[in-house]
Amino acid sequence: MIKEILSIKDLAQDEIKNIRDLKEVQAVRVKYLGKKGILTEKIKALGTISKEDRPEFGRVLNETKIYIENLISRHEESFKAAELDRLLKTQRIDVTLPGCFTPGGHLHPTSIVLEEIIDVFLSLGFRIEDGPEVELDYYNFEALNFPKDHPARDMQDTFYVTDDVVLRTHTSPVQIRVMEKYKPPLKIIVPGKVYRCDADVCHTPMFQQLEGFMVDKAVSMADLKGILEVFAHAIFGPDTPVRLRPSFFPFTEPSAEIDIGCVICKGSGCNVCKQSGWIEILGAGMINPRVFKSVGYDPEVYSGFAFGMGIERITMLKYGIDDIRLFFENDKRFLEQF
Ligand code: 2NL
Repeated sequence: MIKEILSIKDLAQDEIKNIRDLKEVQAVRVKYLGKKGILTEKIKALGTISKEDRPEFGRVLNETKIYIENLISRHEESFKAAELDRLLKTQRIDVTLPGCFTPGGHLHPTSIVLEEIIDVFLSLGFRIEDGPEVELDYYNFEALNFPKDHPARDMQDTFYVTDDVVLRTHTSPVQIRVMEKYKPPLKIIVPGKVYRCDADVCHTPMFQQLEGFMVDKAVSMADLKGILEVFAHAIFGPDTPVRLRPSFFPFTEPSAEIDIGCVICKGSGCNVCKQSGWIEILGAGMINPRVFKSVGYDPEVYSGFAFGMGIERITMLKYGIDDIRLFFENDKRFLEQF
């Protein structure tokens, strides 16, 4: 019996010597020491050995088991070390290689400029308000002193939902709603999308506008000029010339167009400014007393100025963009420049 165990030991030793990889290590371990392994079966059979022989048999069996176990483990360690060595040599990481860069997105150019404009007015004490884009005819036209037969109410440049409901053509209806809700003094800006039935190099059916107004006792044209000059200098640079030119809007009286010295030719005359040296950036004026009456403000007590600008237009002037449609095409070659 002892002889039999010693021959198992010899056999195992031979096999372990010839092991070539980790897989074979595992196979040999199972073969001798596994649940149904050759040596394990012998240990299980210990009970069938006579009492006298059992201690000696058990001792040899145990020593052999430990011996084989150690031998296998030593082989396993050396194979593991060799494998690690191989991996370290073949899978070397070059930490000096450039990393994988995932390009991040950024704001749309009109959003960049809108945020800049908003920051200017917030710094001057204005608050932001917003309101519905689908608007009652009353708020979009009637309350703003557009007579029923005014050309701006023409079906051609307004999207009608029903006879009384339109897509707002400017953000002014929000100002009317604000004035109905609050008493002066008020300093409000209203950024938002507006809609007109119009499409060419300078016009899209939807564009973004920012309107603003200030109402209090004794607000004058000088306030309008001061605030809008600060705005123009903040957006186009402190040395930009600014001028007011008489104009007309149904909701302001008097009305003015605010021009800046042409950003392209610096005033010497070019195609963009049509050789005038000036470019219009926004419309403004003193709020028409009729507008005050429609919101229940006494025009004898209160006065105010209002203004409105197209965000796409300001962005085009600021960056020298000549086609408004570029903003809507989502061509990354264009957008990545901002
Ligand atoms: C333009 C001109 C303007 C206003 C908008 C306004 C609003 C109320 C009362 C009076 Cl509630 N005025 N807004 C005033 C003057 C001009 O916009 O060219 N916008 C793109």
